[in-house]
Amino acid sequence: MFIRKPSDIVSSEITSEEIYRQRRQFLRVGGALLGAAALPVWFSDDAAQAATPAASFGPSLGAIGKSKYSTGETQNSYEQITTYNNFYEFGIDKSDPAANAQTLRTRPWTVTLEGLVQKPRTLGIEDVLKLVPLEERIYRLRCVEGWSMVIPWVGFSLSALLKQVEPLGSAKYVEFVSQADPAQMPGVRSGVLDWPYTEGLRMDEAMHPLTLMAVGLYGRVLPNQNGAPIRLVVPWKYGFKSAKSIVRIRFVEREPRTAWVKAAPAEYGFYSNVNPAVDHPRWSQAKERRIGEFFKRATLPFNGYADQVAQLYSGMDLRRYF
Ligand SMILES: Nc1nc2c(c(=O)[nH]1)N[C@H]1C(S)=C(S)[C@@H](COP(=O)(O)O)O[C@H]1N2
Ligand SMILES: [Mo]
Repeated sequence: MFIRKPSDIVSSEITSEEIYRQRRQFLRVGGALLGAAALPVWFSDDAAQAATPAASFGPSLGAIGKSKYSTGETQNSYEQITTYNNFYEFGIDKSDPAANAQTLRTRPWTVTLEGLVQKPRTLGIEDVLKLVPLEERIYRLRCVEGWSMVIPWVGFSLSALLKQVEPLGSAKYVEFVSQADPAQMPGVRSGVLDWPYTEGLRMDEAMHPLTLMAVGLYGRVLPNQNGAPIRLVVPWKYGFKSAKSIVRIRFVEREPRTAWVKAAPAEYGFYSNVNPAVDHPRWSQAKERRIGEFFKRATLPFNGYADQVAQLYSGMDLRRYF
């Protein structure tokens, strides 16, 4: 697993000196403490990669502005971000999406905006990309399973897309629907979730400037395994709220029942704000392991975005609305 592979050359183009050194260091530390063979798959991106071919480094998205919302924390590598994924439409193992998602056709692609709006529309992905200038947003992503990454997304605030169709006052929530084509997505032929994958946000959450539609990462077109051609990113919520490969956005009056709420209502709630004080019924949420690091770190309320979003939930009992 320490052998230099061709894919390392690709990642070294974009992996900063610092990440590279850190990675070597954790491999040494981990090797000394555990013995290299004992490293579990979540610990070493090399292990995940050994099982799957690395993602090809996609086309550049051109000049991209920086965002004031970016974290300055060390970014995870392109390899880590593109080989350790949850995308159940392509299998349930972390290495499955990178191995299987090449069958997803991302062109032509349309996103339909419908429901309680003045002007329902179906937009081609090319038109969506031209709505507003793209920018880079470096966000933390905290998975409900207890791991996290720092990802340099490329995208734009969801609000820019939602405003296109002039939502009615009666629209209180937004529902997101992912692509679910059994011909392209082997996982959809299984019963692991009630397909299509659906998610939802309250209107004020959806319109919040931090809520991102991502179309790329590391300055490149989004790889299929990360939810190409367009996916949601809600950085203060657990990763599963960030629906991938979105084809439909519905404006509705009532709180939508999401795929994970349907699958396990005692474990996953509609809000799913990152909250170290409210444990998952089967494990603590107090700490997280940043992929590539050895020691766990404390999980922050709202994943560290409390200053920007905590007021959205003032007066709400976050134990009840988990
Ligand atoms: N359609 C769809 N979207 C999804 C998922 C999925 O299985 N299907 N997994 C979610 C989970 S659990 C996480 S943590 C993030 C992972 O995004 P990433 O692979 O880009 O890191 O995607 C989310 N979006
Ligand atoms: Mo997740």
